Amino acid sequence: MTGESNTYGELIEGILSGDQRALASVISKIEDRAPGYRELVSNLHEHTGNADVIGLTGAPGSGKSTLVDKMAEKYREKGETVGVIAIDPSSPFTGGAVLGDRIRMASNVGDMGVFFRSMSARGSLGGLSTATTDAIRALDAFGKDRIIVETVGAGQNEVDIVRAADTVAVLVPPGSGDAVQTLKAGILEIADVFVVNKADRDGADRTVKELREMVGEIPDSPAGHHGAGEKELFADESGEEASEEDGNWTPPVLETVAKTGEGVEEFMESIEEHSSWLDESGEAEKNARKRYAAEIRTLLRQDTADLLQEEIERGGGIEEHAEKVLNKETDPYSVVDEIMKPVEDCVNRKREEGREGN
Ligand SMILES: Nc1nc2c(ncn2[C@@H]2O[C@H](COP(=O)(O)OP(=O)(O)O)[C@@H](O)[C@H]2O)c(=O)[nH]1
Ligand SMILES: [Mg+2]
Repeated sequence: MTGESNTYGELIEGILSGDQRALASVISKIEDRAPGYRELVSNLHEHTGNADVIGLTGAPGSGKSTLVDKMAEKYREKGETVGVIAIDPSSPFTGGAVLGDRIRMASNVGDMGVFFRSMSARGSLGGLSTATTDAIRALDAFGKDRIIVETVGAGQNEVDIVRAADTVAVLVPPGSGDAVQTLKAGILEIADVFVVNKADRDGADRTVKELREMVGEIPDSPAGHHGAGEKELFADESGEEASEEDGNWTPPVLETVAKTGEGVEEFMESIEEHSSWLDESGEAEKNARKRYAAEIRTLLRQDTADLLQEEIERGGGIEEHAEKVLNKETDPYSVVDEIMKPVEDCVNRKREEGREGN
């Protein structure tokens, strides 16, 4: 125990004193959910809050990595330090895709001011957004000025991941007339800036125009409204509130050619404008509060699920229960009651003890 906490103490010290190896080691522990990583992340929290977190999402091949590379280069020119987290939810192991990303990032390799890291879904269900949030914390505590999170914009998981960012940019490829129509409502809802990358290609102007038209419709977006069950403990309320508060910020639509760097400065300026708007409007603080609430809910859900999973295993596994339900020996509700009973009993006992102690 003592030895372990010493190690973690050293890692924290390493991060705070700018040791890249400590940073890499901490992010690995976060990614692997290594024993004690929670304590580590807990201790990082008080040192965070200074970084600007930028989320970059869009379909595979839309040019995210190329754009990130250019941004990192330009931030470095301005004397700012950069941390990049590239999320690849599809690959459980570090493989070709990651290597590809590393090659694309070649222009910044060797620059100690840029820390690049790929992360993938290794841990349990829904763990990637938690791990990303924790990795952002490590980079923030380390003192990175800018943290860029690159993630493929597809499902809810990716939406959850980019929610950790202060400013979310959505890349939309030009040309295909359907591109704008097929943008998922969830993605639209989180976009603070739209980027039509590959503006050197045909159809970019039309895509920009379509996006601008759509942005005008966003204040009434149905995506922000949710059903009645939303106030439950684990429900994510952020979407509902966002649709009202975001009324003051209309996402700009920009064009870039990431390959040449054209338009990248302007894109960075619009990130800056959004960041200022967040601070001045008080949204930054509101968003942070919402994010922490969501994070607490997620952690509770994960811990509860883990605890219940142990109970299920103790009872012979979920298949055992399913078999009994199939044979009409029991029913799903009774099974759940049975599994929950010891947990509830324990909670009730603790509450009683607490009352007696007062
Ligand atoms: N023509 C053109 N190609 C680009 C541009 N930006 C990126 N690409 C190319 O598009 C491909 C995919 O880019 P990449 O950054 O890996 O996309 P990601 O999957 O979104 O990270 C690569 O071959 C890039 O060289 C651009 O602005 N114009
Ligand atoms: Mg990429």
